Amino acid sequence: MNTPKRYTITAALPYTNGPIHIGHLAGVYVPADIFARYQRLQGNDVAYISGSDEHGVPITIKAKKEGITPQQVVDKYHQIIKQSFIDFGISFDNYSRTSAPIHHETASAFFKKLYENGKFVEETNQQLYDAEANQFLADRFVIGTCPKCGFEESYGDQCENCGTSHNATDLINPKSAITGNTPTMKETTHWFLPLNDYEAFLKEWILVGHKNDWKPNVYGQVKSWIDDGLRPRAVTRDLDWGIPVPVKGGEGKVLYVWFDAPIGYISATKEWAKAQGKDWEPYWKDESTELLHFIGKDNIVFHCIIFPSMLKAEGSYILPQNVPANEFLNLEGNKISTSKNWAVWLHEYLEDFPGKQDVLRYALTANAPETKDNDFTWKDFQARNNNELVAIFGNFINRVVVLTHKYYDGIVPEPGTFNEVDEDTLILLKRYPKIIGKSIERFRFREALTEMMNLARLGNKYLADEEPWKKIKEDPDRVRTIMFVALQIATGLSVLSEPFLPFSASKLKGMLNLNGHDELNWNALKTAETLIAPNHRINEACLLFAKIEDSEIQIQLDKLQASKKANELANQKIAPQKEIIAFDDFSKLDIRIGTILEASKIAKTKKLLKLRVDIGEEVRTIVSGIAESFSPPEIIGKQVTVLINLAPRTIKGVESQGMILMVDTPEGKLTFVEPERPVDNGQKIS
Ligand code: B3M
Ligand code: ZN
Repeated sequence: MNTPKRYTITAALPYTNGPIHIGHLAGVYVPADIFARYQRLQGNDVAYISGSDEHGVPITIKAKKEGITPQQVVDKYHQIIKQSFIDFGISFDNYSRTSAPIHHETASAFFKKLYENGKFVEETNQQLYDAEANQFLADRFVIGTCPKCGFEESYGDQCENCGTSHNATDLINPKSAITGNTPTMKETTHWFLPLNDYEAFLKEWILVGHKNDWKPNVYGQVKSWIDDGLRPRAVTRDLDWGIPVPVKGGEGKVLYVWFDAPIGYISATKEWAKAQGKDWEPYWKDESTELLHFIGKDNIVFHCIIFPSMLKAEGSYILPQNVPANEFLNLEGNKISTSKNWAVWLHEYLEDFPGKQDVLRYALTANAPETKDNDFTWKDFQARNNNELVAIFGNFINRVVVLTHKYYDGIVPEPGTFNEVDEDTLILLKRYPKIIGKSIERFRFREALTEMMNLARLGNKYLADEEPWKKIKEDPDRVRTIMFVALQIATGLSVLSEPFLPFSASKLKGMLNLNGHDELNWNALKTAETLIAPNHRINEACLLFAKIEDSEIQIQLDKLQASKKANELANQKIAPQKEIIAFDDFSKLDIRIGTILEASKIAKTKKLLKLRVDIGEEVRTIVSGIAESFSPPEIIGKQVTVLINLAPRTIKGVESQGMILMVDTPEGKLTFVEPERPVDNGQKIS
């Protein structure tokens, strides 16, 4: 038995300004969860930590937009995000939040210690200021051209295009995100962490020490920043939302969100340890602990340069052993975007695919953006489910469980002598924990998942080759051996699939009646001769995975199509004004209120309805192109606006004696212009 190793596994704290989507899961939380579950199954001591990042400008901006307080924003989304993580089986030991008192205390004390030990440089200089909003412009409050890559919408602290982190005053052509004004300059005092003083340490620690074990994308980014030369970074801000600066002169200022947020990992560990009656310190201060930060690529600079420099400055903490950052996940060929609603929101996914959390976990892992940006498509999601989870994994398990009931009333049979195929199969089974584990330890989760499925493939092939259903009559002894071997593979899968498919693994354990058999852990699988013993009774088969139909996928594609349309309409420039007309021209139009009395579709057309409209003195027949927006019964009795002196026109054989005025909506549908309250038919509009 190996001595257990201690792991502190952190997953980036999501900003609490909106719900989370598949990009979050794929980039950070699923890979970190696979890793944490795997280490627990190995018998290691794991603290898997995350929480809501509740400070920073994104929260303030959202609050301003919605006309509520920042506290209301974070209270709302903290609950939603936390629930999504629970729903998708993200097995945090603690999911905390940075508004928690323990975090305020921890971050404050951290700052104070650095301050007292002279680790900051205090500087008074000119910062960007929006006089109209009465506000200094830092971070996401200011947008301008990135001095490094020329991207025109870089934020004050970081460019989302090239990932460079900079000071707001570096931006070319800055504009206030609040008013759109060009900022003025105003004097203010801040505390800076002189990153340039940590260059030598960072070079030695990362560029020399982690050249070979960090992912090339992470190492490459870090190297280029260090090569460019590091500069002091302000760690305080003139804002009113955040953790107050706890030293003299700090009144009215708060800690920079990227100073407090990573300390959130430490606070969350403390909170958890306290609740468990444990000591938190070994998780952050014992050299034998492996500290790992799971993040997306836009967070690399903060986790590889700034936070380690803070930890180094503090002096009593360990440094991360690795920072396995992922690239980005796109959706159907486009960048995931909250503002454009181009996303698959986790809470919405669950409404459409209840109980199918593992399918999403599977598809996201199979397609994880580990080495380059990757694309999620609904067709791929469907294929992964139908051709892999259903056809391979589910099919194998179903055959094993159903046949065990059919032949032996659910009792695991006693095997006879193993032939060469049986022995080879059992030897292969014993190798899988190591094969899969190696890939997980190297943060190659796609590869690990493929290997886990290869074991299911092995089981499928074994049954297909051995054909117990053909031998049951003439050679029942042989079938007992075959089913015994197949049951060993199914049991192996119930453990080895757990990090990837926790809900299905637990169902499978239930079917095999192995709940509570804690001896069945990852390492036991490497050596144990028997995983599920003869005479053990298993339970009835239940469905692990079900086929996903084209129609279910079409609904998702339609949803995205609707987002696309709405965006196009929203982006459409408001139509330019037509040329000026004289009042006489306007007064030629005779526009009245009328009521629709009858409506029917015009045969062989998609868009046209034939209407009978009461316009006061008479009832007119009008042909209107509104059939795609309304069905005839729903508009009977509606009051509408009618241009009644338009020259009659025959359309599809029907004479149209006027025109109904309509409005285009952003969803691409039409809507009527109707009086606010019922009026007499024939009432004039002027
Ligand atoms: N909240 C950024 C993000 O959500 C930030 C991560 C903090 S990790 C300490 O991308
Ligand atoms: Zn840039």
